[in-house]
Amino acid sequence: MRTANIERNTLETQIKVSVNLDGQGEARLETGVPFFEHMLDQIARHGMIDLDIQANGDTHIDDHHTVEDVGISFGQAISEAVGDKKGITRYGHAYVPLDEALSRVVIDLSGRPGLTFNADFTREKIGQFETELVFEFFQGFVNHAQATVHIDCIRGHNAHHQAETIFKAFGRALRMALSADERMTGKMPSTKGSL
Ligand SMILES: [Mn+2]
Repeated sequence: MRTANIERNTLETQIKVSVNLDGQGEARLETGVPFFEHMLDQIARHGMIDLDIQANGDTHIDDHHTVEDVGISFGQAISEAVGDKKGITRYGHAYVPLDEALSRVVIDLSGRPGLTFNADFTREKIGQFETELVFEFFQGFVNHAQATVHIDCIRGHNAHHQAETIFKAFGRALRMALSADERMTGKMPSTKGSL
């Protein structure tokens, strides 16, 4: 079973993340940040990952620490659950539209952290959620999943749509990268021999 349970406690946040990479896309999310939960739900559904995230953060200050630390903990969970990466596809990509918005996400479960992020959100806030935190989530994720991720919001003028296409494309790309490559069973998807 490709599962992991992560618990991460700091003075700013207390977070528990459970993942099942071969799940049904079911999410149980309690973060205190409703729009963020709507986005995490997209990762679960489109990634076909069962995702349980319980986060208690210092949201009386703002949502920054909670969003960033959920990204860190989710990255740790993916890294642990994927194991030695034998037999997986490794690379994943997806384009996802939502009405006028379109995003592309490309992932390499490379063992090296790297984020390229191009999204010009048309609003600073979606409801109470600050759009600059989308970057913080993915920065936390790549650092701890040890993944290379290229995110491009190609177009869009509704910021809710812009963010949603990024998270849906990320979920789809992650699903592809984590999926079994049947011709690669037992083999590392790298000539280096490890990732
Ligand atoms: Mn929506």
